[in-house]
Amino acid sequence: MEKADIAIIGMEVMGRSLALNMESHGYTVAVYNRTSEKTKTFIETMAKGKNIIATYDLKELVGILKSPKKIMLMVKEGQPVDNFIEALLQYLKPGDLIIDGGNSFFKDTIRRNKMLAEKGILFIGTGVSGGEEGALKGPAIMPGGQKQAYELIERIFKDIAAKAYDGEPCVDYIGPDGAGHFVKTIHNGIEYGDMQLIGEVVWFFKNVGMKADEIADIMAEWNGKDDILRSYLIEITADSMKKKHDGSDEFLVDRVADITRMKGTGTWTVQSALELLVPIPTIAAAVFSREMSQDKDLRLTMAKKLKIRMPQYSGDKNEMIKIAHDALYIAKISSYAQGIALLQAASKAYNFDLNIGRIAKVWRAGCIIRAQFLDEITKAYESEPDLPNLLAAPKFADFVDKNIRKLVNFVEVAHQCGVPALAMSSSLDYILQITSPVMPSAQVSALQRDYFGAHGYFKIGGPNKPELLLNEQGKVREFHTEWLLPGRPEKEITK
Ligand code: NBP
Repeated sequence: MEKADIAIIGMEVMGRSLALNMESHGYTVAVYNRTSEKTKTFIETMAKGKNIIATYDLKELVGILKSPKKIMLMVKEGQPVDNFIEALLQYLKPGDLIIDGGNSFFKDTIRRNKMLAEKGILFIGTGVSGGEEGALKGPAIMPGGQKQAYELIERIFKDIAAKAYDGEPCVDYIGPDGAGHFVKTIHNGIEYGDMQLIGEVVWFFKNVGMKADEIADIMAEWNGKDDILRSYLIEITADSMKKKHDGSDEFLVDRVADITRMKGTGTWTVQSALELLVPIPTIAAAVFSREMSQDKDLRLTMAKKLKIRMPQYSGDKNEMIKIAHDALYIAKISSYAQGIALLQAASKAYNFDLNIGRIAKVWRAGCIIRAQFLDEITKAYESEPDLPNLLAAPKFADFVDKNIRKLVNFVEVAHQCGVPALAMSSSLDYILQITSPVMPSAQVSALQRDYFGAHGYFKIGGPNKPELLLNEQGKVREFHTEWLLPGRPEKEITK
């Protein structure tokens, strides 16, 4: 019997699509699913007549593979992944490879990699982005693990990955153990940010009296060939907003409930940001907005209890469309700057050794955040790998400098009309904070903390000298005031 090149466990939408994708590139794929009925249905329908071999127990699955064995898990993250790894171990030999292609938590991947390495089993934790269509026709793939493990799967991944406009496959070795899953998580966090920003602009347009098809036309224009906003998410916004409801004259978007659910990667992104002390307000705003969206009952109640009445927008609509375009672009740059800052912090904390330019390249096709804009990010980091922040890249800095008033204007007008714009305003405030040599709010809170808790404070040189006061050894000087004993001089804390 013919031996298979690779096995896929998990016959839901992602596993099935990846199996078909691999088969279409000439690979023989063995498949397995916990509930055997799904495997049977797949083999009798979509996989009929293809080089896909159904198996109904794990021993049979492993036995049918060429060595070194390559087994890809496409199952629900968490315990199912651990269970399958545990069950597979008895059939594997050192040098065999397990790949977890689900959306696993990166710390689980680090743990699994370590445990398997002790047994000589290679392990790749990889992000696979692009949903069903991506998995079938070409996803963006973000693998992390041993370099040697990646080399075993590199050819298959390069064959099945999406190809960018220059023909490059959207897959690259991301880094050791949990690096691939971490990058996929942040990719999803950035995706949350993008979706929320677009949603806020669309909602604003709706509030100034535009109909869904008018907004769809604006989005289609913003997805034009050379438009700076051109991206998959703008494209599908244009497309989906034109759809009518149940064959009626109503638009579907006007009948869809305002509840956005989530599976966890956005929350993990925010949790990582909190752990690594990296501010990502736009992405956090996107997660918080989804949370708020889910409490429909509370919002229905509150809308009756506290009636906020704001005036309708009465300005020039066309002018506002132009403003919103550039405002959205700046907000997007700000959101990516936050996500990238988080990647860089994690790279240091977990020794991932991430290359931002190459990661942006992987995201150029196949995945949900694919956009023309990612090329600019790659160029920015190729010409200046040590950029302190994406917003410092000359092309982005120049655009933000010239147009930031449009984002200010957008947020101001939206708020005046009573339209929430949590992510847009968070993007704006991130830029304002990161470019403030002195953050007045921080000066005040530093003083308050010393007043009530004797927590100490640092000092700057003076009104026009925002740099920290250093001692002769170059260390930051720390001070404390005895607030409750007036007359006591400020004293320097020496440690
Ligand atoms: P699901 O995330 O819906 O998972 C379904 C698979 O997990 C089935 O094979 C199911 O087996 C198996 N499974 C479950 Br559920 N609980 C199990 C358990 N306790 N023990 C063993 N197996 C169990 O499938 P999917 O949407 O194809 O996604 C697969 C992975 O890819 C997930 O990690 C997902 O987060 C990730 N992902 C999904 C997308 C997407 O767009 N759907 C995109 C990118 C990444 P059963 O049939 O026997 O219940």
